[in-house]
Amino acid sequence: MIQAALSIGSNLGDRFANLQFALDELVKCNCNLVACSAIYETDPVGGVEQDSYLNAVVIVDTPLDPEELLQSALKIENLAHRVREVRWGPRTLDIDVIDVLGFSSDTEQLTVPHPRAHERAFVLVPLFEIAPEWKLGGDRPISELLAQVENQKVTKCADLKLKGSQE
Ligand code: A4P
Ligand code: MG
Repeated sequence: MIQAALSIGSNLGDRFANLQFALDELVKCNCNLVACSAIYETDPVGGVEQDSYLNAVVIVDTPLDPEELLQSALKIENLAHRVREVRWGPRTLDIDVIDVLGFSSDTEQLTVPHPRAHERAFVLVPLFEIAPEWKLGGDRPISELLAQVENQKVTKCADLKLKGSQE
């Protein structure tokens, strides 16, 4: 059994429905939901001009190994009709493996912790909400990383709540 933090994001189509779809499909893929953050509206990061995103972070326990978890994430992205055109460009659904407790990997196929997670408020703010003690890669407290990303705009959507998320 592993425990992983996953980031989900959408900025195309029905963004809320896409995030709910991601959560429902993860559960079907044998991911047990430990915690799910609120939804945040976030400014796009990465330099491509595009609409704002809805983002959330979930923590799951799963018997899948990290590679299988990534394959499930990519499969769910495809089910959401994700088309890969522009790197960092708009997408119906992005699921990234942010971190896995006690595991790291440095291949192109799977880099854990996610190589850009530490510099992204849309990952750090929701992760801090549900797991304030989490240390990225086992040694970098989220609270410290948050101080570096204060300029990035993330706004909690009080009116949107994912089903299956903690009250
Ligand atoms: N890959 C390697 N490690 C991982 C990992 N830890 N998690 C490989 C997920 N995938 C990983 O990803 C390309 C390849 O990365 C995969 O085949 C996988 O084997 P992709 O999803 O096809 O391409 P991408 O998402 O365009 O690239 P990338 O590098 O994943 O983009 P990012 O860094 O995820 O950025 N702004 C806001 N506000 N909110 C967002 O959610 N997302 C992005 C995507 C850009 N700007 C954003 C947001
Ligand atoms: Mg991705």
